[in-house]
Amino acid sequence: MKKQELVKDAYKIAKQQYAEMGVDTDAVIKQINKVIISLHCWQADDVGGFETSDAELGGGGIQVTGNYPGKARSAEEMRQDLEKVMSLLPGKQRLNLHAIYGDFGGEFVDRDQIETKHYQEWIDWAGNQEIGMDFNCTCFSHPKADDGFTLSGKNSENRKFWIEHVKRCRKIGADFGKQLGSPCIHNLWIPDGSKDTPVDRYTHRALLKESLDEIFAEDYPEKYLKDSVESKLFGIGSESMVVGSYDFYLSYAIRNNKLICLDNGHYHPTEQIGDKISSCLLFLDELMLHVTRGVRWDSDHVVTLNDEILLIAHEVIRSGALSRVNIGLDFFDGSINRIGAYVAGTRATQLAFMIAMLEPTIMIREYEEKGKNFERLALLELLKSKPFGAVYDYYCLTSGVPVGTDYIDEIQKYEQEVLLKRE
Ligand code: RNT
Ligand code: ZN
Repeated sequence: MKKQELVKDAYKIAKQQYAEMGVDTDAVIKQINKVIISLHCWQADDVGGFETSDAELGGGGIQVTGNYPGKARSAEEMRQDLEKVMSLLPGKQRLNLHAIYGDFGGEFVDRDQIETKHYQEWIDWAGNQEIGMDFNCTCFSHPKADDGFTLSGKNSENRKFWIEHVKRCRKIGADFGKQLGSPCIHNLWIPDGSKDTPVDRYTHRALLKESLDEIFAEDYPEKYLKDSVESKLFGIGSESMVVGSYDFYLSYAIRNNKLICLDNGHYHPTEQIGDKISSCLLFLDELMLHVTRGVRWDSDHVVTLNDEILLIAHEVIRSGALSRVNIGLDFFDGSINRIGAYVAGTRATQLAFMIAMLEPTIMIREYEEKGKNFERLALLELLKSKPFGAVYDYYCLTSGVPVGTDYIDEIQKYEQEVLLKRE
């Protein structure tokens, strides 16, 4: 039998099986198109960026391991990679850009000097692709972050520099939103913290609050720009204290009507982000997600379909909050084919949301309300072996993108024809 026929037949059976539980798979395939994932450009080049500087790039903040061949070396190569990635994904995506990825035309433009013109080629490209764009200030990999502090540092010269950078990023983000007709989410993450035990946490946090107040003093229409702030428990080199903790940013977001960005690699290993969603949604209009995979003390591994991701997706869908949760990815793995990593991680995220949509939640909730908790448990367990893969395959087929293992072949071809020629 031809592969297409197999996919269709498998879908027919899956459709019946889900229908028995009151789930309409055709409706799910329509609904899943509302899951618009913001693709983080930085997976294509290990968070390198396109700045040119005489000065050695300062360390600080981000570490990527691996030197698999084929890294994107320019905006053109990155756009080529992103187009490949999107051609292997069903549904629509967005682009999530970091400030270090401007088209700087071979010149050194420091972070406090960037303007919308440095990103115009990206905006035009996104316009042609008919996708929206999100943006991130880059407060790391810079000599002025070498002491481990940016917006919360006691060096006021440096702090001014970073405030100016983020202010400019918000303005640029608002221009993305205006030009593309889709609100841009500007996300702020800073690496500030300390490896060893500090005695003055209070002043650093007070300085961060002051910096944020200054940064957010300028209002932009919501249809152009939304602001999110991202917390972290610890980073490599900031094990003892991170200034921008969850308590700090959640409080800041609630008081100042900002979005909180939940990166599921930034919490205690047994802490579940999925459990935070319903709480945050009651006090904030919207959330941003950085979907990732933490492994032991490290974050940012390629997303796989694990319990953590499933709980996140389920909680968003069960809360009926898809329109209030902005889904972004955040992983960077330079040890495997980077384009393959993108597609595998994005597909895993899509699949998690599809599985969540295939849940007969109303039926299970009825059990729950009647105290029939064995029945709830049994149904949740039975759902784990339902043929959601057949529904996802059919979604790929009807979206005109490679089904199942076919995308592996496509990545291998791209590696031979494009990536390996970059060395
Ligand atoms: C770092 C944060 C942050 C970055 C990106 C590159 O721990 O997760 O989101 O990964 O800004
Ligand atoms: Zn993140």
